[in-house]
Amino acid sequence: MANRNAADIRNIAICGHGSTGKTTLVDHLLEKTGAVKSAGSVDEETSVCDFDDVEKTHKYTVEASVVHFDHDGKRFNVIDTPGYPDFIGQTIGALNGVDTAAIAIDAHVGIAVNTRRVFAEAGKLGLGRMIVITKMDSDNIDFPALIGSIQEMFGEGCLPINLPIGCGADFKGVVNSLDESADGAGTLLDLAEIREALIEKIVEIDEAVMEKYLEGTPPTEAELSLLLVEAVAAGELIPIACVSTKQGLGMDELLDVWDRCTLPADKLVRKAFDADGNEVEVTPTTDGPMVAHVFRTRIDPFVQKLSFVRVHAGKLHRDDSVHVSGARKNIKIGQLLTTQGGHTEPVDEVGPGDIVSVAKMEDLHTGCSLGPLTFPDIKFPTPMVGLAVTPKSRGDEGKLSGALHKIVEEDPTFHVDHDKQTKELVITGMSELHLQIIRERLLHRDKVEINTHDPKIPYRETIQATAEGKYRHKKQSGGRGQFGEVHIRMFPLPEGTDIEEFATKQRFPSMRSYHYDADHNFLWVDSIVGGTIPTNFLPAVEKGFKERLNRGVIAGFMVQNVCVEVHFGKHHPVDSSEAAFKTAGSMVFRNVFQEAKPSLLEPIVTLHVTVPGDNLGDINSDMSGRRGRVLGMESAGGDLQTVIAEVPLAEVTTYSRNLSSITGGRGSFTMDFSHYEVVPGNVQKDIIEKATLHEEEDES
Ligand SMILES: Nc1nc2c(ncn2[C@@H]2O[C@H](COP(=O)(O)OP(=O)(O)OP(=O)(O)O)[C@@H](O)[C@H]2O)c(=O)[nH]1
Ligand SMILES: [Mg+2]
Repeated sequence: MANRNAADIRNIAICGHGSTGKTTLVDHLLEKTGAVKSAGSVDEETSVCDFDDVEKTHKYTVEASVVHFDHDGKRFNVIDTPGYPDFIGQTIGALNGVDTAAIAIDAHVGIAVNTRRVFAEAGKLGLGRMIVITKMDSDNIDFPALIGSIQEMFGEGCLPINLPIGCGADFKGVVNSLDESADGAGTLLDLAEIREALIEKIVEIDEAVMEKYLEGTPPTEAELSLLLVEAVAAGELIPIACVSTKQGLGMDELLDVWDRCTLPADKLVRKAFDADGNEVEVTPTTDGPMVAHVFRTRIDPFVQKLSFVRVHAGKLHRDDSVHVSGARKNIKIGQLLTTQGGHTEPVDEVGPGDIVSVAKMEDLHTGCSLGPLTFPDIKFPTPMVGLAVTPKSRGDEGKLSGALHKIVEEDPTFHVDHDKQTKELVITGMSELHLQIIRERLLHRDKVEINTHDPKIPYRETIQATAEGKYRHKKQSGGRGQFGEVHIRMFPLPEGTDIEEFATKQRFPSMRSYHYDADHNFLWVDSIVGGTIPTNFLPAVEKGFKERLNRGVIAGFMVQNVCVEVHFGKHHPVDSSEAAFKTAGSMVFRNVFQEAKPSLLEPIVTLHVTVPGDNLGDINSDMSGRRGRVLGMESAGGDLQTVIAEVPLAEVTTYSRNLSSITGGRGSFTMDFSHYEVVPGNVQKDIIEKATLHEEEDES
């Protein structure tokens, strides 16, 4: 395994919309290449990839699954990803481990919401992309129209690298469009025309070859095969292959296409940062230092935590001592395992370009970099659909919290927080379905049953005006007293403000220093003159502010977009203490905040809603009833249209049900967090009334 050359490794994520036959295809490729004895089946719950109990119950993929096979002297690491947009986090993680995205499109259904989403995500990462048209045996396939809509949506570079002969019950297989000796009889598009278009696209990548071609000399076979990969790597060519897994047709040719068109693991140039923060290119050399990236984490009931790692350079061995981004000390690498879905097999080392999982490493998390370089953060979407949860049985609190934290490790689009106000646990995911699946996982894997309560919207508190004030905390009850007085000015700090530009002497003439907290977009300016608050008490004042930022003032939500200048105070040589200044900090923050036109912010999400043309009117009027803004409309292929709208999250927490009733189940949508906006006055009043504020506790 150690001697495998990066040029002989192909890392491919198979992705696309739900139920396009991705998992079935991977199961059959595993059998075809001899990696497993007989093909698993999603429908019969024997799939190698959909091995999890929850996946078996639902018969669809929920988690990315890493498998591998050898073909034609090359190692193919394939990641089967979920097609439902609710689990997009799994797909994004997987795309960070591979070089090529193979995007499945159901021949009968055509382009769907998640097709576009994964196409764009793979493009952002600069991966090679190809399309696999599946289920060629289905009825009612209009192949030329399908290719037309793919080209309309994703560009003229999408060209069939193999062409189907017949379709539906008459599907007879495919021919290689580049093969000059191929027989074009019965192909669904003209073989000669497609070959010419393909060759033109491929030679465009090399000026000299193109010039020769225009002068009448066709490229040699060697030139074609070299430039084919170049064209895919550059995103100029997106080859389209066609299969029917059910009939076993087009499968050998698909392997051949993967062999010829997907990028070898040494092709894609990765960017990372060195210790000084300079951007560097990572090349997959064997002898240099080991550089790797964790793109996925899975908690396995048997081997416990598995961290899936893409090795980009050097070799990774079991027992190596490795630097990990975010950890202070080097860590010792545990057991290395290759995975075939849920099955694992130990290996001693892996070389550049390969994928492996490392067992039981507490210090490794999704997104971590191993070795001297740091990879850019993996950008996962922000989950927004929240539910308060409690365990069904009293006494299961500890078990529930442990189980939830395991899921947080595995799923970067799932968060768990403590609601400061109600003291409840709040779980947040991408959608109702996502949270439902997590609920099932808790039951199956961790044997914890939960009750769910109201959906939680992560509102925020902020201010709209400037205000100032002071607070004196004084207590004298026998023995040593407590004394601390803090004077502040408070300013709105709009999101995106350039902090260095904002924190200037011009604005704050006596400024000594400032601290910035990006989580809350909170700026704290120290303008204390003459030690009116002794420097050793300032951290306590800051603690008081921080506590307020987390606990809120008007309705118990987190505070953001605020600047506080501490400019004066009073202390007592005996009675002043950290506790006294912390309380004074928290109280002055609360009082001044209330004077500074406090208001609530609410999350706004972007919806892409894809529906048949006849439903457009209903969708648009429903949006305006939800305080939504329609930003535009796009054709989604066939008679489908996509409406793009911005809507307050609070209005769409149960949108899947509404959409289903409007469209009779024919609509689909994706939802992404966009930004925060001020809640309109009337709505705000209701939210504040509902949020029962706890009594202020004096911490003396
Ligand atoms: N007619 C036909 N049906 C197929 C074919 N391939 C898969 N199917 C069926 O399509 C359904 C969905 O297949 P999956 O392989 O689970 O699809 P998927 O793309 O992995 O779905 P997600 O995991 O939800 O994204 C199953 O019932 C399969 O039996 C095919 O080539 N032809
Ligand atoms: Mg699947």
